[in-house]
Amino acid sequence: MTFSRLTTFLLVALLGSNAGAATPKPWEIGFQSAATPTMEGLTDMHNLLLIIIFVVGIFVALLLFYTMWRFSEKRNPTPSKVSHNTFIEIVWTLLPVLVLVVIGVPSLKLLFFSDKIENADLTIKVTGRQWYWTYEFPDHKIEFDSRMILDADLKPGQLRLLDVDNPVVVPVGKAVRLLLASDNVIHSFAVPSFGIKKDAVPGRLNETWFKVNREGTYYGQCSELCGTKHGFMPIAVKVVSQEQFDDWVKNHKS
Ligand SMILES: [Cu+2]
Repeated sequence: MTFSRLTTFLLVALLGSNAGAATPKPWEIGFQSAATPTMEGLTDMHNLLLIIIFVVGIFVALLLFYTMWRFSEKRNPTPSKVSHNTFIEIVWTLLPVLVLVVIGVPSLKLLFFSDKIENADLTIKVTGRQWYWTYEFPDHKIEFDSRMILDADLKPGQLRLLDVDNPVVVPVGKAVRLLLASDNVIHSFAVPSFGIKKDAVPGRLNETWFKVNREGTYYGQCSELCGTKHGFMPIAVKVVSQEQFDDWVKNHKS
């Protein structure tokens, strides 16, 4: 276990994580609060790993210090000539395998869960461009570009580098399939509180999905170095009730 991980663990225990926050605030630590089942799974996975790595780290450190003390030249002047011990070799092979199985089983389950969805309620195609996103709702015949609001045009309450002119709107509690493509270079569509980060690659279609439990605005950013304005193509997702979504669809139909 690294020192920074240990510090994170202790600080989260002392201060709590930034649960409930849509955006970062000073002195917060840990993940953004989970808004989808995928992110809940990722947070649980992270916590499980933190405990395992903590226990393994402490165990190895104690063993190391005990060995240094007990078998120092002073306390153990004539060293043992034993070079093999079948029992202990089986133990130190099986124990790590067991730890890896404990990590691997929930990890793979989560990987398959977050990968694709069979029956989505809504499909959105997202295309990464230099340097903004285009959203298409093929079922609703809607297509629009979404660009970051420049510092000079920010209205009170809008977030610098995160708010956009046309946020993507989705209904709450519905499974949304995302199809990701790119126009030019590789981008990456990432929304931390949804637990999604998927590359948008020219010439291929990637897929992921999310289902948001509660209404609100969620933010993400392009997470693949894609050019000079890589840091200026944020993602804003407004999660609203089904009625509000239907209204939005009506207003956007061309
Ligand atoms: Cu990009």
